[in-house]
Formats: sequence, structure tokens, C-alpha cells
Amino acid sequence: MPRAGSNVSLAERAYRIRRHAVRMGEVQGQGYVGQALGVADVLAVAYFHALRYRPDDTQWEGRDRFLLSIGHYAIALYAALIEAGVLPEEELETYGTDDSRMPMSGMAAYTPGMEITGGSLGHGLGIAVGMCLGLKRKQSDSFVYNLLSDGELGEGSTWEAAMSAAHHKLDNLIAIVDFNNQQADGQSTATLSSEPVTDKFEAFGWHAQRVDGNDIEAVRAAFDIAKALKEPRPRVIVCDTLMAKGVPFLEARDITHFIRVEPHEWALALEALEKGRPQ
Ligand SMILES: Cc1ncc(C[n+]2csc(CCOP(=O)(O)OP(=O)(O)O)c2C)c(N)n1
Ligand SMILES: [Mg+2]
Repeated sequence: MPRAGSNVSLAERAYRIRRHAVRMGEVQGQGYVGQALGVADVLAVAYFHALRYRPDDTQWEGRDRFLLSIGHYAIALYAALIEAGVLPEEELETYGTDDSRMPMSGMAAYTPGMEITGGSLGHGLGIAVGMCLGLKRKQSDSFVYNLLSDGELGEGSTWEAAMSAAHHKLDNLIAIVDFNNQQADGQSTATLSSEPVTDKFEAFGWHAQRVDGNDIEAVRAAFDIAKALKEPRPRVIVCDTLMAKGVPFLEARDITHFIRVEPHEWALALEALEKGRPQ
């Protein structure tokens, strides 16, 4: 469970997740920092409101599984796992270096709390379906969450998994799409549009919601609805997010898939975050 008795707000958690990510970016001088900043609010709600887990026992059988399809978003998950007390904060200094438990692309075998290795895009939802079936067979009440990207909606395997999840009535599956409308070559909607996304999931038999993924209260409400729903079908929450949210000079860039900044600009990014820190 999230740390007992904690009265730290979700907004403060999101701020700290962003700060950890920027500090990791600084270690390497570059990275997928924009994704981490964009999805920080969703991760704060996931790790400090929705998920059931034990920070000191990441293999605990009763945990909810959080599957990161998108290996390049590992920096975002490390930041959340640091904040959740799964990984020590000092370790972020090793991000992306040889023998680190925090490689630039997420590896399940390296990092406690990283359930799958997800760098080859479009496989997370299929793995989630398998896990959901296995958990049901064990009569577990754990949920499987799969964070996938809007770019992954262009993969046929995602839709095969979506069809299969509905066929098997997987009410223990909650997919979260980080819809930042960016993928490597530019806007997702201009590259291969998946719109209207919620209609598509509904047509596949899912319960679908769409929220502003940078509005913590809206995200929290959507997670609550997805968890409480008494319908035998999988659920998806499409979260519209802004790449690099919280650092205006990075938000303003056209291409934010992989960010490089001048050495002195990391301090400016931390200052920008501090300005937006919740009171
Ligand atoms: C199967 C597969 N195809 C292509 C890639 C190369 N690739 C890495 S990230 C990426 C962009 C995918 O879109 P999204 O995850 O939405 O990007 P972001 O929002 O992080 O910019 C691509 C095409 C990959 N990792 N796996
Ligand atoms: Mg994207």
C-alpha cells in the first residue's frame, strides 16, 4: 500500500516525480524527460491513490501489477518508484550508466517494481491480458494496469489484445493510454490517427473514459470509476497529457520525443518546476 498515514498531496507527489525525472535527465544530459513530465500526474494517482503494493516487497503476490509497455518511459516509472519508496532516491545518480538498476530503456530483470520489459512497442496489452487470465485462474482480486502510449495504438497487436480482453471479460484489466499526441516523428494524430479512441475501445467491448491527464482530480475520479465498475469488461482511461508539462521552455518545443538541453538549462528546468510547486 502507499505509505500509511501519509498526508502528502497527490499534487506534491506529481511535483516530486517530475523533479526526480529532471534530475535523472541531468545525469545523462538528455532523455525521455518530456514523457515523464507529461505523465507524472497519472503516475502520482496510480502510485499514491489507486495501486495496491508493498514498497519493500515488489514480488508480493497480492499486489496490483503495473505494466509499462513503453520501455522508453522507464525514466517516468523510476521517478514514481523512487517517490513510492521502492527505489532509493540517491540511485537516480546512476540513471543510464553501466550496471545501473535504472537503464534508459526499462528492463524487468534489472529493476524492482518493473514488471515487464516493454521496449518493443505494442506488446504490453497482450502481456496484460495473459496476466489477467492467470490472476483470475488463481482467484486473485489484483488489478493489472497497463500504461501504454498513443503511438502504441498504431500497433495491430494492441487491438488484438483489446479484442481478446473483451472476449475474456477481463474486469481486472485497466489500460491507461498516455495520449500526448506525440510520437517519434511528430504528432500521433498526423502520423496514424487512432481517433476517435474511446469509440474504438467501446466498439471492442471496453468501458472507456477520456480525461485531462494533467488534471489530478479528473484522473483520480477516472481511476475510481474504473476500479468500482461492476461490469464484466476491461476498462481504459485515455489521458490527454502535455509533453514536458511543468517546464514551459520545454513544453514550447515542437518535437519533445527525446530531449537534449544545454547543461545550464537543467537548473532552469528545476526552477520552473519549483515555481509551479503546490503550496
Ligand atoms: C515495435 C516498435 N516499433 C518502433 C519502435 C521505435 N520507437 C520508439 S519510441 C517510438 C514512438 C512511439 O510513440 P509514443 O510512445 O507515443 O512516443 P512518445 O509519446 O514517447 O513520443 C517509436 C516508433 C519501437 N520501440 N518498437
Ligand atoms: Mg505519444
